[in-house]
Amino acid sequence: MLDKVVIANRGEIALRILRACRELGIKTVAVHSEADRDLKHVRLADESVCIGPPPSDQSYLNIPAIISAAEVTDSVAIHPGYGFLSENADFAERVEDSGFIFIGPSSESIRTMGDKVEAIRTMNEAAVPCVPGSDGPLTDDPDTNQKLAADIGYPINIKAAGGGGGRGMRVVHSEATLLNSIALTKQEAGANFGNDMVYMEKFLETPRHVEIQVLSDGQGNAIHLGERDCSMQRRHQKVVEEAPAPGITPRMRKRIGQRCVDACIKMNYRGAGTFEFLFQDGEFYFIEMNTRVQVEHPVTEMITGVDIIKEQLYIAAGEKLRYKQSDIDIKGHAIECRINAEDAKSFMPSPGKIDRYHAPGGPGVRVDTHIYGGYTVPPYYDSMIGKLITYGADRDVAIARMQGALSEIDITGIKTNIELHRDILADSAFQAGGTNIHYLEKKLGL
Ligand code: MV4
Repeated sequence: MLDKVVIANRGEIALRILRACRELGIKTVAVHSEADRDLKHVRLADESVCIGPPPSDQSYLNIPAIISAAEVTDSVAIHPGYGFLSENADFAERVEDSGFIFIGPSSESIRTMGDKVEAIRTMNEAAVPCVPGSDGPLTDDPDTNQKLAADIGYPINIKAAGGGGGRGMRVVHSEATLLNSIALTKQEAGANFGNDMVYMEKFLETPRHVEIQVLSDGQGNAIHLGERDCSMQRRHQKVVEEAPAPGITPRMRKRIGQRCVDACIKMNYRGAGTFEFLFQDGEFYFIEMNTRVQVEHPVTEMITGVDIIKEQLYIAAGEKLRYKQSDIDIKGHAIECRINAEDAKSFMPSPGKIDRYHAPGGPGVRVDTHIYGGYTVPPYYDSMIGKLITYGADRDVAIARMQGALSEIDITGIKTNIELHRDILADSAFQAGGTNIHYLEKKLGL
């Protein structure tokens, strides 16, 4: 097993990684900014190193500072968590060139999936179903582009190869605005991502966001852990996630899961990963692959019993995958509510001191959070302060337990979005299951 790991992140995920390391007897090094000395995982880590001032670009994104911390502490590996440097191929490369293990895929895999045109090309080759669209980047030829769009059928989407996660895309409803939209998207992509390559897809109007979790050891073995539904979102920020996705049958899961597994083996993928799909009219359409652990990984852990962070550590240590697909049994239902320090109505961040925190509990209730009474939420980072996860034998039980947990949880001193979660859980369309990606924004009147 790994001897000592640098946790290159903060907040709940840093604490989650610390706990997984502790279970496996791995020593931990917390690297933190000057604003984060009071983080729970910094207190619990075997060692801690301050890597810079509060702003992320000077601390959690400071590559030399993080690698130096690994060197001075004699660590063997670096876990990037999610966000920050987790999908930065240059970081992964520099970590490995410095003699450390990057707990994640090869820099080459990260780079491939970071280029959405390359990602889709890879998936097409591996027979993962993709959105009908251009076979690669668009050329400058107007006639070709008009013909392509007419063949696909309007509405179409122009997306930047360097985009993703909702950045760098434009919907086109008719030929009248096509060429102008391509030019505009190209221009913005060049300015924002330093890469003006764009591609075209059929625009799906009412899809759900359903993603498949995979684990792959880079030694020819891969499994999927079923899907999650992340459709309940606002402005590309997920609010509630669940697993399994309502209405996905075991047959559909097995089929799409196997395609993802085949793709992992074909590209020799190493680590945890997520294949993002749009799901509409009973069909899956690949859009992007995430090469990190995701915020919502707990719902998958609850329905499979697999500890995804521990498996990341085993894979990084060079072990063969400890599970076969036949070991994986999807059982029960899990829901996650992301708790943010923000105004429930305006969504404005609300940092500050938490004067009281009472955690919910009871059967099937899991709380992944770093907060405690007296903790001050700093203003410099993402406003997510924790995740409330409930599990039950079926979706109705998971919902009932979430409603109970949301009524018990008590955070004072800062504003939170807990009231929004109470509204969503009481919503009849949510309770029915299977709402699409536009549902929450429409409900909120956006
Ligand atoms: C799409 C789409 C409809 N059709 N692509 C937005 C984020 C990025 N991951 C991909 N996104 C979308 N791509 C086609 N061809 C609609 C979205 C989309 C979306 C996707 C997933 C979750 C939330 C979303 C919110 C708005 C738009």
